[in-house]
Parts: sequence; C-alpha cells; structure tokens
Amino acid sequence: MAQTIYVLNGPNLNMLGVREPEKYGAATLADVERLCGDTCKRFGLDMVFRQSNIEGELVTIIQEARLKKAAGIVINPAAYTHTSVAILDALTLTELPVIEIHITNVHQREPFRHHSYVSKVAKAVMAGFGVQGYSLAIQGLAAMIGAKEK
Ligand code: CA2
Repeated sequence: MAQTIYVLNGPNLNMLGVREPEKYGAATLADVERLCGDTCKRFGLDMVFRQSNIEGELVTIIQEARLKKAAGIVINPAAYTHTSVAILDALTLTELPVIEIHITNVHQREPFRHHSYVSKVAKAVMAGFGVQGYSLAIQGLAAMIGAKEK
C-alpha cells in the first residue's frame, strides 16, 4: 500500500499569487498543490494537501495525520512558525518525520522571523527556494521514509 504524506499550510498562504508576488512569487496555492502532487507521484506517495488560517484547525489536521498513519509531514506553518507552541506540541506528539518549509529565506527578514518553534521538532528545514522548496522538501522526506523514485 502506498505511503501517505501530509503537506500542510498555515495562515494567509491561500493568498499566494494574489498578493505580494515580489516576495512570495506568482504561483497560487493551487499551483503549489499541483507541484506537490506531481512530486509525490514520482515517489509513489499519496498526498493530503491542506491549508488553514486557524491554529486549532492545523492542530486537528496534524493529529489526523497520526491517526491516519501518515508517513510524514511537510509543513509551512507561516506566521505560526514563530508563535505556536500548540503546533510544536501537536507535531511532536505525532512522532512522525516533519520537514519545515518556508518560501522565503526567513533569516534575511525581520528578527521575529528568525526563531521557529517548529524547528525544535523538524528533521530538516527548507527556506528561500520559493515554492520549489515544497518539491525539494517532499524529495527529502521521501528519502527519509525510504520512498524510491519510480
Ligand atoms: O516564507 C514563508 O514561507 C513564510 O512561512 C510565509 C509566512 C511568514 O509569516 C513566515 O515568516 C515565512 C507568511 C505567509 C503569508 O503568505 C502570503 C502570501 C501571499 C501574499 C501575502 C502573504
């Protein structure tokens, strides 16, 4: 049976491609979903792709990933990266491999973006590759969970 990975997106990422294209690029969240789906397909992975603007909803989806026996999580927690102990705790409780991804290089941005709660549990962090980073993050997770390219 195919392994399933969860690709999760935090607040305001539904605005991708609609606002601030100079910072976040022209791709929409639907484009990112397609990119991630194509990458998962290459590795024979099933994908659940979600976005929420609500912290508690993200916690519930993370808990769902564990219940559904997902093989790992790729997450762009957006602003919750820098604020959310609840998301850190939920990710920790899953005991799943977690890859943190950011479209921008957060370390070149405001100091408040330099700290990440999620990094405490992430196996790896991807930042600054634009939306292509999602595909790279999935490829890294695939290697970690032993999914081979078809
Ligand atoms: O670089 C990233 O991927 C971020 O996670 C994006 C977050 C930001 O708070 C993090 O510090 C870094 C912001 C997501 C907001 O997305 C937008 C997309 C288009 C237009 C406006 C916001």
